[in-house]
Amino acid sequence: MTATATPVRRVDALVVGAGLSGLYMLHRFRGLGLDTVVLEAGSDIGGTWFWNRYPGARCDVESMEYSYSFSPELEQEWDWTEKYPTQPEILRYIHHVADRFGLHDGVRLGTRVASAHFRDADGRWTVTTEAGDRYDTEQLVMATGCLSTSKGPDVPGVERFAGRTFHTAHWPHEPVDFTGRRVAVIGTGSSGIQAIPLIAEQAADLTVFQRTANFSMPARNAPLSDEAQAQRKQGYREHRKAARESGFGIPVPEATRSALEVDPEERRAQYESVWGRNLVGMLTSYTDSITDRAANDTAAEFVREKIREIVDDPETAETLCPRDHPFGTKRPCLDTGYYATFNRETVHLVDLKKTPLTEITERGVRTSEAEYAVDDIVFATGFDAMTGSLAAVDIRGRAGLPLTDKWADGPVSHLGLQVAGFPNLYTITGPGSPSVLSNMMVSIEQHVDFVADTVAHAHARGDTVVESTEEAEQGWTDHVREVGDYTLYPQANSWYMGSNVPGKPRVFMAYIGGVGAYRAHCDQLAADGYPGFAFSAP
Ligand code: N01
Repeated sequence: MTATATPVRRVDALVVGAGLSGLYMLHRFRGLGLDTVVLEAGSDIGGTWFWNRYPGARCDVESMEYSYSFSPELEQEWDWTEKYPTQPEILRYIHHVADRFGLHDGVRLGTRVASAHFRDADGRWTVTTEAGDRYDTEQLVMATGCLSTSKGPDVPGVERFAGRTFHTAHWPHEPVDFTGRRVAVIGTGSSGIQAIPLIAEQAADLTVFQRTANFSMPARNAPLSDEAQAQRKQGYREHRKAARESGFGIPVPEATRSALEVDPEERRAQYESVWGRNLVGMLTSYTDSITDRAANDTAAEFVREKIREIVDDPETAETLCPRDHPFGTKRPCLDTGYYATFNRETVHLVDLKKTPLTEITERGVRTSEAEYAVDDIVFATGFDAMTGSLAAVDIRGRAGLPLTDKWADGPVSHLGLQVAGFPNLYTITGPGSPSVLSNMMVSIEQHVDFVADTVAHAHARGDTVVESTEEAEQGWTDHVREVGDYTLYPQANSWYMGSNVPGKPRVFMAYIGGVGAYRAHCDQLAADGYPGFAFSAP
């Protein structure tokens, strides 16, 4: 008997991922009249905000900035309840958007993409899911997110542990109760720093395993008053414009002076004034905060002083003080009561720099010095960032070249959006774009708009294939590296550099030229007829 081959579904555009990027891409492609399907591995839409449900999960960009700006009606009708939105509230918002713009029927849930192969013969892609379904598509958009392939603790024994284990990026949908339990949290990035205070409130005993002390600032979250909301809604257009033209996608006053030009009291007053205001105020206070180590040290020392003020035990405070990387070169965090949590008698800190993690045992966590017996382990150990979710799919371009081979020494791209030799493949907020160094919503909308406009431009010319040239890719990749090298970012062992994943090439993967400058560059390319892109119709 011969097996019947799965029928191939032919579409104009296939989008991978139904998070904030994928849903907006679907909306824009449909607006161009393209038959579009979104394939989503999760059992619901939402992307990051579907998966990351750990206690305390919330966005640390303000809700009224971390939201779509493409529809003034949507902007006006949706009400946020807090300055910083919780994960459930963002997920409700995403569902509202999908309902409002009729997007649900374009998404196939529970469908993980296994491979995507470009066909040189006719310039189209064959995309295969893990279940064996096949699609034939002209456009292929990877809207898979920068932080969606989680990583574990890179030590043996996780499967041996007899108690419960959790990863912040795959949190159960039902509430997890830590009451009366001895809990270990491994990892002190944004996820750990948000979860630890809430877990500490419940647990009988909490041990935090810290490899790198992180800089964190108080979120000072609060309910959003009707007046504040109405006021922002009135001036939304100008505010959005300012966000788009800014460096990080969050409007802040432009720095005019070096941190080293001003006397210490004035500098301290400046840092006090932005402390707890938002994620970027400390980094944007002076022109050289992120380019000069001495200038940066003034901000770093200010944060360390705050930690010493909050934490009662001087030794614990010193362990919590970051010293091995400049302020901001690992993603800084916003927290609610993180440092004060270490004043609880039931909370203990283990410095993995002094006593490295060696294994997970049946009873708990072992370091080079001791075994810590616990009931539950929470891994807040982060992600294979930026390239992990692209490498997880077998993507092959012209002549069958795997993307992972092309990126063996680190990602190269044109604008972080296209890779030469991979026609019609777009990576939303891909490596080489401002993405993770910006308010993601601002970057997502700009990327999706640019992709939709580029495709529309090609079709208007009668072309179906758009491909960045090798020269444009090289030029952009060099530019990303040069701008990165001008800053302090490469000095940190961060996930921006790929250094959190053993064996990953150490390359600064984000573009720090600013979202405003990036947008202006993209707009200019479009106005000039897309130099650096080759259009064709096989
Ligand atoms: O992950 P992380 P995350 N042994 O990589 C440690 C965004 N986000 O999930 O720094 C011991 O930052 C690791 O140590 P080290 C945001 O962009 C946003 O917290 O590599 N420890 C680190 O402490 C953020 O930056 C929001 O030395 C190990 C931690 O685990 C990004 O997502 C909320 C280890 C991982 O921290 C990632 O955040 C949450 C090992 N083998 C996340 N491996 C908001 O918007 C890793 N670690 C609020």
